[in-house]
Amino acid sequence: MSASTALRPAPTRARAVVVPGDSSVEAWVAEVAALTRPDAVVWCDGSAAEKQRLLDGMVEAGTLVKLDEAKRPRSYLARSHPSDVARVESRTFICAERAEDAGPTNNWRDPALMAAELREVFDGSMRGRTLYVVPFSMGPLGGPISQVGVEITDSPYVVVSMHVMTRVSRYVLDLIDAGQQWVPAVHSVGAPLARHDQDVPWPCNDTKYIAHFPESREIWSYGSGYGGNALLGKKCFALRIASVMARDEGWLAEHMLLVRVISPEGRRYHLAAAFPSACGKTNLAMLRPTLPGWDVETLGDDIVWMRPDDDGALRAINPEAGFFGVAPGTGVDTNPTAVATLSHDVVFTNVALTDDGDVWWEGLTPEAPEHLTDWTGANWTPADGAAGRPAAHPNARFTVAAAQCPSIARDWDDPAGVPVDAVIFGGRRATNVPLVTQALSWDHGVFLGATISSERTAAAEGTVGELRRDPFAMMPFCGYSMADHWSHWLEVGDSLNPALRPRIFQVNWFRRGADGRFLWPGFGENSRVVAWIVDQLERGRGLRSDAGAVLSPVGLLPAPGALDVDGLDLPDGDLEALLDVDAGPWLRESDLTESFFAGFGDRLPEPLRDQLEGLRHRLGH
Ligand code: TSX
Ligand code: MN
Repeated sequence: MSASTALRPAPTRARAVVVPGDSSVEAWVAEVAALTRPDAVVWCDGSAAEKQRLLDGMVEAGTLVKLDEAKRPRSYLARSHPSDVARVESRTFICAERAEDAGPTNNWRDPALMAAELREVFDGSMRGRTLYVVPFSMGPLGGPISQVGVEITDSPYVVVSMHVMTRVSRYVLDLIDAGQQWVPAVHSVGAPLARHDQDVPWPCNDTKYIAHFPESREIWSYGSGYGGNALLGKKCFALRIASVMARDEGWLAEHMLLVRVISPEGRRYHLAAAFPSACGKTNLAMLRPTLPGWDVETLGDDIVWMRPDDDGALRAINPEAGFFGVAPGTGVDTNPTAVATLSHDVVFTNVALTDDGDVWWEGLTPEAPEHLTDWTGANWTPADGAAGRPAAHPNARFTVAAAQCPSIARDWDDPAGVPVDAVIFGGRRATNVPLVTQALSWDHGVFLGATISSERTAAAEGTVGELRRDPFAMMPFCGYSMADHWSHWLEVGDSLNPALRPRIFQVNWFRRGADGRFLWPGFGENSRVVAWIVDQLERGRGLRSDAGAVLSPVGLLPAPGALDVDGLDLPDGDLEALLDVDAGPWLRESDLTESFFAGFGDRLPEPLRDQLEGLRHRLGH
């Protein structure tokens, strides 16, 4: 039997583009149900009543704990199986017909062989469970930059999470009937129930597959109920599959936050920024500027879709409808806006439970409560924390609607999106990379994005100081060859109106002094860097005539006095150290970049080779 294109011998891309009036979703659901053998099939409508019904059912089943209604209204805690706590990159596959199209940084599998394997594991995988059909839109329903999909899942936790993170609606099925392309996404926790089996709170399977078929644009996920493994609209669709659509259709699907910055003069600028994990992307998305007169409004914290418009500007939307953020480290000092966002209507996963029915995690408050129930359900006291056993799992999450974020832009869900004025690439670097630089050209900016890196900090992860590359912060999220992604960026740049094309910047909040101290205070003070970036955009438009930047071998640096550090009381020499460009270490880093690029063979775009040569030349060889 055939459950979908992926499970047919020869997937074709035409599959996802349906003929008007074709009941293609119904046929596909019937095929998947025939393969997975659920007890029931439920078509979801995205309504509040449906969500509440599922939440109540999960409380009854022991999957969710309802939190104290006074302390945390309409909020819940889920504890996952201790083996199912994060994305599994080793089991994430790009099943393109040709291995070269997946590229050297993805796990490639032959699509026909993968389809055969999937057919086996999905056979009867939903026995004893309900199959939910979840029609969803990424981006506002019917919007010009939006896309739709349908997720089949046997997890009510996934359905509720999709309600928060996407737009679940029956209207999606009308769009599909009207001929809109759609992405079929099948998810099973891989834990069928026999007739008299008692279910467990968090069913999952030790064997996991997160499989993507870029040519037929399908997703098949098995064995995990957690986050990006299971909420298939997010990393699987909005990044891996969408990046392939974007390559084919001339747009961009990126792992970026999106904010609006409003200057003291009231001018509005839109910034999209890519950071590797553990750089505080959500914190920047909800930045509270310390600089008087500046304002930042949140548009998105994880994914941005950008499309050239008729004028040659790049228009962007956040395709998500919620935040699925890491809880530990989120506190009133680091991100007061996130703490306020989480005051009601939240599903928490793997955080700790307080004795009075509220939640806690490391970093929420400076002091831990005297007693907690930890993320595994065990008793916990601060002594356990001191012994290295955190109360919340380090990858514990909150799932919350974007609309209830105090800093969300009023028009955050405008289907037309916002014009992107600047693209920012971040990294986590103790050495070399200055606090902020502006790219010398679009191509140089693409080079900065392609070479994003973090330094390893713990010896256990490898050699201390070794560079871990995360180009465009897309290493685990690009659905095709990373080198082709760079070529695509170069082409999109060419397709834009040079006057409207975003300017590209690089930032590094994490540079350290010789004594190991962070040189930059970060957090709200990053508004000073944002202000310099905006000043540079205004200079580019002739709105300012002062010289804001000086040339360095690695890009434009703030000119003396151009970066506002008034009132920071930076120790003598720290600003100079933050902006220092030392040719020796940079030449050694260039050698590492050459080896990194060599891994992409002849798919490396020539302009990036030229950029590396240009960098070495400016460094004086
Ligand atoms: O999110 C961070 N940002 C971006 C904020 C908008 N973090 C946390 C990263 C882990 C998720 C940061 N950590 C930032 C930052 O700008 N900077 C740092 C490093 C740092 C940590 C502590 C201090 C300073 C810098 N503390 C004091 O200066 C007192
Ligand atoms: Mn992310």
